[in-house]
Amino acid sequence: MHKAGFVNIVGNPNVGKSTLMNQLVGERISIATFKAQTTRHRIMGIVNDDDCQIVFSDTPGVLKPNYKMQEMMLAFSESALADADVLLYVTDVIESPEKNQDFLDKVKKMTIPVLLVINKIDESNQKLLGDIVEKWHGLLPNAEILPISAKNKFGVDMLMKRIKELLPDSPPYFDKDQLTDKPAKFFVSEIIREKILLYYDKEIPYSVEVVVERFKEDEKRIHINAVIYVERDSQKGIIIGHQGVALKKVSSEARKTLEKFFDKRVFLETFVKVDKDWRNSQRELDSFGYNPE
Ligand SMILES: Nc1nc2c(ncn2[C@@H]2O[C@H](COP(=O)(O)OP(=O)(O)OP(=O)(O)O)[C@@H](O)[C@H]2O)c(=O)[nH]1
Ligand SMILES: [Mg+2]
Repeated sequence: MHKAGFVNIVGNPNVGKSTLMNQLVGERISIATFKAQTTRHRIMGIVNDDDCQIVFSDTPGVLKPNYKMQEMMLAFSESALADADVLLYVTDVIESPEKNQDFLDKVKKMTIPVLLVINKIDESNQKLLGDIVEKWHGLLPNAEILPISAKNKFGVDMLMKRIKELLPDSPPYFDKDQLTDKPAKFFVSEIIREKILLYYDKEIPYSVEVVVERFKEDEKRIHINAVIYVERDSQKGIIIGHQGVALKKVSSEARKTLEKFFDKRVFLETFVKVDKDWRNSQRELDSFGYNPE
């Protein structure tokens, strides 16, 4: 008998959802940084075996929307509640369990198996962890609790084993050689955005969207043109930096990661453009691919 299902990863920002998905899938599919709100889309990572297919979904951290973009992000997270066969609700040893009661109430009402994953236990100790487990047990009595460290891959194999047990009997949903639902261009823009998150401060990374306008592969190289959109003229200057130094650094870091990702030489050209208040424009968000079902 073949098993297959959707295992959706949800939780508050910065708890390690993307790090966990990458560990479960064994590939660097989703960008993960120390900054909250790194993930903006629902991104599938598919694990294929002869007798099972696990379709993981990484989602944006749940937050109260301030911009239309964040409304779209929340819609991606909520879509993951609607079609899950197994839900991974990820928290960590740092955040307070009461942080997001609305979303938690929705999770509480779910009838599918919920695995409550307590991440970052490398930052905790037995006593503290015991208290946290007890608290969560009170909050989500029906959830199975699994403490892990995604970063150190501690407890991840056990989690995987449990997921496989809970997976329903079903034929596969995707081709057995498919790793994700997103095209190559998406990963290019995400890798560039990851470098922007790491390199610039404050509001800058959050005001940025990256669009890949050209992706052309020949025998030797991949030629990529990417546009970095910002919301204001002043931000454009910051992205480019004095004599273009900042943008050069970001582009060169992105190129290195892209070469690893595609296992091929990459020629990357980046451009910066202003798209006023794109985060609040439904039309722009549509064109940038923020289309939760
Ligand atoms: N100490 C420790 N840090 C971790 C662990 N797992 C993830 N992190 C760190 O936590 C930070 C956030 O990780 P992400 O995977 O980007 O978190 P996320 O939940 O996807 O965040 P958003 O996409 O912003 O919602 C990064 O700096 C990770 O390196 C862990 O097991 N232990
Ligand atoms: Mg993430």
